[in-house]
Amino acid sequence: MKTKINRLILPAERRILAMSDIHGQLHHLKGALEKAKFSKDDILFIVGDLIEKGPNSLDVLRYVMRLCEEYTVYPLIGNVDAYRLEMIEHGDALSLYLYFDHMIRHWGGCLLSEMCGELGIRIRTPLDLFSARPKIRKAFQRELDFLRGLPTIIETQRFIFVHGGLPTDDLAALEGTDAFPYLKNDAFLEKGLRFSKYVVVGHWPVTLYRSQIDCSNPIISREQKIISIDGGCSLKRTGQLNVLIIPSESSEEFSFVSFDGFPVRTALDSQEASENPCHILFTDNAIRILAREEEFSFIEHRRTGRKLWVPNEDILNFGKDARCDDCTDYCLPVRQGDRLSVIQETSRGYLVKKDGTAGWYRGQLKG
Ligand SMILES: [Mn+2]
Repeated sequence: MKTKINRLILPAERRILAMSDIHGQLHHLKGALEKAKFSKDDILFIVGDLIEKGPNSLDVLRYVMRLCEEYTVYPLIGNVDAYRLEMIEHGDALSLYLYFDHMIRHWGGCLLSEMCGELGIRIRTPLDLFSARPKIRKAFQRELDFLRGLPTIIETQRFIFVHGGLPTDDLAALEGTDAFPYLKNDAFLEKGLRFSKYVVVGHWPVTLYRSQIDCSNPIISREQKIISIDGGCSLKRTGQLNVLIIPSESSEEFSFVSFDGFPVRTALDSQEASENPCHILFTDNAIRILAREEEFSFIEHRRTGRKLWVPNEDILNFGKDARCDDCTDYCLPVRQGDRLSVIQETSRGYLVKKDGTAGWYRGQLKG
């Protein structure tokens, strides 16, 4: 896929919203737009990765297509969108099936399985999928054309939107080159780059930049002029869908809202924040199991030597090469009466979220 750049002159006074990495979560998409009070007066950028890993890829795709007809919406392509499109259109029989099988095993489904489902096609072998492809192409031509038509980069007077990141703000040099490095640009904020316009990106869940505390709120680097907004929707158990709010093209008074879909309950007790918390990230998740109980295990993070209790379901592998999913030992600061999003109830307290940060709450909840 070649880099396609759209240039827009935005009207001065309209509010600009940006979201990314919806990853098949229609409920989050609707919830986040509602929280942002999205209206026809706004301009909305959707910075890639609409599909996969969540339960409703096809519905999200169609919902975004409808939004584009009724509102001022500028969607862009993400690496996952581009990769899946390529696979569905051109993948050979075996890789198509391996992708399909992997997605069903790990995520319970995918865009392609939803398409097959809608057409009533049952897939048992690689050949079934291969022979279904012409029917899928025909039945979903609108959706596939829509994905294929999405730009890689959108530049406005003061902003650049791109899913992953950019090596330079000399965009003319990028036009027509392979788009993949700008769609999949891992840990873009850590590359030490600075830009003349604000570059708004998704792709890398922002919590992965935070090795002490699991916080999914956008990161705004005014020094680098990079705004990283991926709240880890679908990918992270504690994730959320963020909407960056730019009051107008000429304003830098950035704010955001987010939607995580968890039930909200009221804290009956107060607790202090714990000191020196740790947040183990999947990018550095080798552990040793020190003790295993029914619900939790006591583990040691190999690189740092930190020891903490983590729920067994967060341990990916109990063997010699033990690893864990993202997990934290942080106890959140909570005041009696606080409203907390409850992720999980355990015998060692609740895993909750407050203001975008996940952590443990040892007190009681009402409601
Ligand atoms: Mn991505």
